[in-house]
Amino acid sequence: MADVVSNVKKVGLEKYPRQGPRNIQYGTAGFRTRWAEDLDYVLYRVGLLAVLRSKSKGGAAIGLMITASHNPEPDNGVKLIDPFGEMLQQRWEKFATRLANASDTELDSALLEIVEAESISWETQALVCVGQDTRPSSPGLAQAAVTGIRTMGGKVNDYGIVTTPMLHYFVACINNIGSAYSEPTEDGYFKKIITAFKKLRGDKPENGKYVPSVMFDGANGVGAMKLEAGLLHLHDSLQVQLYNNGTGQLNYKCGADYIKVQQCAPVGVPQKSNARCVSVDGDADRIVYYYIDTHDKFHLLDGDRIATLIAGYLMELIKKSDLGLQLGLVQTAYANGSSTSYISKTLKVPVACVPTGVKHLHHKAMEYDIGVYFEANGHGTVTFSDFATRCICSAAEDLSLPADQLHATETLATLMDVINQTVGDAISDMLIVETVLHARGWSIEDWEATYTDLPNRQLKVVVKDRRVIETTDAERVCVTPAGLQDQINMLVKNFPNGRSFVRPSGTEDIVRVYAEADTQASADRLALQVASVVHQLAGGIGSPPVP
Ligand code: G16
Repeated sequence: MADVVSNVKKVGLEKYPRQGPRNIQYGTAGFRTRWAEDLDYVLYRVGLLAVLRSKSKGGAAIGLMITASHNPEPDNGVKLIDPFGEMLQQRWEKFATRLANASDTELDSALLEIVEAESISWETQALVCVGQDTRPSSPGLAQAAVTGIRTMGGKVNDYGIVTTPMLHYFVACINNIGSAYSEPTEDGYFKKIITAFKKLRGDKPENGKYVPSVMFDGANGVGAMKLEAGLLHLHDSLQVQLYNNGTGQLNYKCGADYIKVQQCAPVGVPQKSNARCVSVDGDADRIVYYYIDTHDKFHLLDGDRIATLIAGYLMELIKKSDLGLQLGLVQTAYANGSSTSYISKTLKVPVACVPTGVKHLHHKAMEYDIGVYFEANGHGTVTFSDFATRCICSAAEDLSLPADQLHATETLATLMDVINQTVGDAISDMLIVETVLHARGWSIEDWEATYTDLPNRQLKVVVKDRRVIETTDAERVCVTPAGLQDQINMLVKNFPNGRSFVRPSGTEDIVRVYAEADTQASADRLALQVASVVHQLAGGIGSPPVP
C-alpha cells in the first residue's frame, strides 16, 4: 500500500499538480467549475477516491461521470456514482472535498486518512466505470481520471461518451442490482426500456387524441446522439424528430434548463402549432415538455407536470391491482404551488418537500413502496422498494386474479422496465410520459388542463460569497444573512398567492431567487424585489437588479 500511495503522490506532482489556492467543494452534483479551469488535478484525485470507494464496497463497480450537465459548454465537472447506481453517499462527499483540496505534498496522508477512517481493505480489487459527455474538455479530464484510477491499482471500464443516466444504469447492471437491470451496454439499455415501452403500447400507437409523434430538442448534447441509436428499436411505435442534435453549442438557447428558466421555446426547433415537443439537457438527465398553441403562445410542462401525470397513473394502477402499496411524491421548494395542491387534494398522494439535489429526492422517495420524485427543472424518476417489486412481479404472474386486476399488475411490472430507477433519465422519462398519455388518449393540452400553474420567475444574483446564504426547512426559509428572510416575508405579503425563497446554487457561483404569484407581472416584480434585497444584504456584485 505504501508504495502505491507514494507513487500516486509522485505522479500527481509530476502530471497533475494542484492549481491555485482556490478551494473546491463537492456540491449538488459533484465538482463543477466555470471554463473547466484547473480541473485536471481534481479529476486525477477523484479517480483515486473512486478506487477507495470501490474497495470500501467490497470491489463493487463505482461510476465516474465527467459532465457539467445543464451548465454552459465551457464548464465541466465530475461526480461519482455508488454501487446501486445512486449518487455518492453524503459522508464520502466530505472525503472528496478534502482530497481535492489537499496540497500535493499531503496527498498521500489524505488518502491514508480515508483508508483508516473507513477501514478499507487494501487487497480488495477496485473497478471504476468512466463516462463523459460531449464537452470539448471532457476527453482530457477523462484521461486524468483514468490515470488516477490506474496509478491507484484500480481497473477501468471506459464507456466513452454516454448520457449520465446510462452510466448510472450500467453501474447498477454490473453490480447485479435486482431484476430491473440487464446488460451494461447501450444496446442492452435500449432493448430493455424500449421493449417494455412497445409492449405497453401494443400494436396501436394512436389512441384517442394521442398522436405517436414528438419533436426532440437534444440541447446539442449526448441525448440526441444516443437517442438516434435507440430510435432503431422504436420502429413505428413513436416517431421522434431530432433537433439540436450535435452541431450547435451545447445548452445554448436550447435544452431543458434554458426552456424552464427562460420560459420560451428553444432555437433550432421549427415551430409547429400544438406539436408535442420535448427538451433535454446537456447530459440527458433532465426533461421538460412544451408546445406552442395556435396563437403562438408558449406552454411549458415541466418536472411538476411530469410528476403529477405519472403519479396519477400509478395511483390508478395501484388501486386496480389491489396490492395495498403506498405511493409518495417528492418535490423541492421550486415545485409550483398549484402542483403541490393538485397532488395532495386531487390525487390524494402524500407529498414531501426536500432540499434541491437529486440525492435528497431519491433518498426520500425510497421511503415509499413506490416513490415518484421530480424537481421542477425536469430531473426525476420513480423508485420501487424491494417489497413493492416482489409484490408486483408475483401478482403479475398470478393468473387466478380477475382480468382487470391482473392487467393492472402486468402494466405496473412492464412499466418498471421502462423506468431507470437509478436517477432522472430524460430518455426513459420521455417513454414513461408517452406511455401515460397514450394510455389516457390525451393530447398535450389535455395533460396541461389537469391544473393551472401559478405564474413564476427565477433569477440569479451574483454575490461575493454565496455561502453567506444559509437556509433551513428544505430551503424555504433563509437563516442568514440576518434580516433577509424578514424582508422576503414583507415583500411576499404584497402579492396574492405570493411565495418566494432564495438559496445558494450548488452548481454555479450565484444565489438563486424563486418567486410565484397570481399573475406573471406580479411574479416578475416579486422576483426582482427579492433579488434586489439579496443583492443588498448578501454582498451583491455589479449593479443591483432594478425592481
Ligand atoms: C444538478 C442537480 C439537480 C439540481 C441542479 C441545479 O442538475 O443534479 O438536482 O436541481 O443541478 O442545482 P443548483 O440550483 O444547486 O445549481 P444537473 O442537471 O446540472 O446535473
